[in-house]
Amino acid sequence: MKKALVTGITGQDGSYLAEFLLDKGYEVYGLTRRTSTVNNERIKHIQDKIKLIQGDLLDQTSLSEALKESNPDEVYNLAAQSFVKTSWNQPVLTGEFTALGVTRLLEGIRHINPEIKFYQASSSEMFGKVTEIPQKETTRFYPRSPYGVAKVYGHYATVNYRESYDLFACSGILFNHESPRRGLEFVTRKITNAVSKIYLGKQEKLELGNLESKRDWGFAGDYVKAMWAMLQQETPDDYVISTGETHSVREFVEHAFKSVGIDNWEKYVISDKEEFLRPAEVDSLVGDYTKAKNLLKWEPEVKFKELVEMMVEADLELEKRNDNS
Ligand code: NDP
Ligand code: GDR
Repeated sequence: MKKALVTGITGQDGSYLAEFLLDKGYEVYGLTRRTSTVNNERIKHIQDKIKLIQGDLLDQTSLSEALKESNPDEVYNLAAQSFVKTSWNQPVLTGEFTALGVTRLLEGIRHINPEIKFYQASSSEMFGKVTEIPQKETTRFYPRSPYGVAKVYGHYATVNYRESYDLFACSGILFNHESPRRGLEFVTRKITNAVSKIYLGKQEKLELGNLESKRDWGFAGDYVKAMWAMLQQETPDDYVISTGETHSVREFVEHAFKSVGIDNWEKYVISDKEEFLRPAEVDSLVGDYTKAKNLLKWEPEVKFKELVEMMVEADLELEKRNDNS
């Protein structure tokens, strides 16, 4: 039985990856931070099948102990301060978690067991102000936020440990991926949550920032399969994971309202709200996943409209359940 240690297991991707690895017969360990109230909402349905170890990306000792205790074949580093907007308010902390956290984990692997295969959750935010359309593995990085800058560090730390110490270390450059488990502050889930409440008469307005920015949105359940596939290859490498389609926030809003039968969405939406605008924006992203398709035999299954509808439906269900409880 293979063993995997997943950091960020309480997050969106961590929960899907843990499910996927359990299905593959893995023994799954998850790193969780100590919190005053338990924060295991996304993994409560599988909690009796996984083993949680307390640790923090800020704390080298706890990472080393987690590696020793779990003795994994594979480590998936999904933990990070992952909200781009917050990275301007907490730039140093974002760097500590999202950048230096990667080195702490790699150092632990190098000293404890250099045979461990390592996956780093890199991001399309590294492309930022894009220098090429679509973006692929060779496209130059031009990050536009402290988060993007930190992810570039994490990416190169991964490449560097691969080249310096011969670690099996892969960097997955994932474009935006969403699901009903997405955090409420990210734009997709904010929209689908608001649409369900507006439809049910529980909310009047949806306040957003920039409606014109464009993203390549896929489904998180599809993307975790690519993470695993990278670690099953003969040699470690870096891969772009995306859908190859781009859509604006405006299109997402429009389709979300349409899916509950509301055509005049403008009536409910306030845009360009100062508090949701960013000091520097990533205007448009679209990824070229040809390398992953050819080498990993990976392709996205859920397309844009299906994703929007899946998220609105799940939020409607959630709201109705909340009403009944
Ligand atoms: P989430 O924000 O949903 O989850 C982040 C996870 O990291 C949570 O489990 C969180 O724990 C944990 N975490 C944060 N800080 C620390 C710390 N100091 N020590 C230990 N754990 C910590 O992110 P996603 O699941 O969406 O993303 C997973 C990874 O992929 C992230 O690294 C993100 O930056 C990256 N990524 C995500 C993309 C996306 O579109 N979703 C695209 C590209 C990259 P807690 O529950 O305690 O807060
Ligand atoms: P992003 O995701 O920054 O791409 O990072 P987010 O959903 O926060 O923003 C996407 C785009 O929507 C615009 N936007 C708004 N965003 C939020 N959050 N709230 C709003 O009200 C709003 N209005 C408009 C933003 O300006 C932006 O252009 C996500 C994270 O998961 C990262 O961790 C990951 O690395 C990248 O995706 C790829």
